[in-house]
Amino acid sequence: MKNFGIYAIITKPSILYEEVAEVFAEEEIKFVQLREKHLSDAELLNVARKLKSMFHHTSTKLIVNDRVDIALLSGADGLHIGQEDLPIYEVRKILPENFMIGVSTHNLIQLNIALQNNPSYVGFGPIFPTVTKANPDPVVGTTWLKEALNIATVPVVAIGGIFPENIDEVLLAGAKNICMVRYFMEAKSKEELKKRIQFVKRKLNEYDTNAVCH
Ligand code: 3NM
Repeated sequence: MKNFGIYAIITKPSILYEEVAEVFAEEEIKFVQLREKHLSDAELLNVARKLKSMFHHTSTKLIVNDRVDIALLSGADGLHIGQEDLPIYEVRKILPENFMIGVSTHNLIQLNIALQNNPSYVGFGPIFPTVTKANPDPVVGTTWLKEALNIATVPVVAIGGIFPENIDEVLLAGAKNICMVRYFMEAKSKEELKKRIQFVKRKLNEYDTNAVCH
């Protein structure tokens, strides 16, 4: 899979799910992960279905975090699994062949193990301290990120504590795929979210002349 630039995660957005989804689709964000831990199963499925229907006929693909059942029932395009979720070789047994599977990794050992299972992409982080995730793993920093980028045979999504103040450091390390959860989820209006996305796109383009961000 080619690099994809912005990887978005929807988690407790400051505006409506529909509004966030509308902006992500308009901005042609390629991958949007739904990551909600506070919703009931029924609510989560409803949100996932809503997002999927909004992404219909757009270039945006829906990835569901953790939940293989919700991913399948909602007709999502992919599943994202963490280190404590069902392993990739198990979920693959119940997912359609072309279903995307992403794996969170937090050090080079986990990265190497994940790569042996041929994921669609991997997450690597937290690059910087984060409060978005409960019990985050130790910060990896951009030195380990560079190592991860050297090793990886699939796209690496840099995640954790990335904001405008430190995005240059992440891009200088060579990251081509970036996830900024709070920076997007704290946007208080569709317009503000759009501006934030456009800022990140400009940054990606600045560091990579081959980037396909519009
Ligand atoms: N996964 P923010 S860090 C969902 O290390 C998630 O794999 C991480 O949120 C990992 O951009 C993280 O607000 C949260 O810091 C990132």
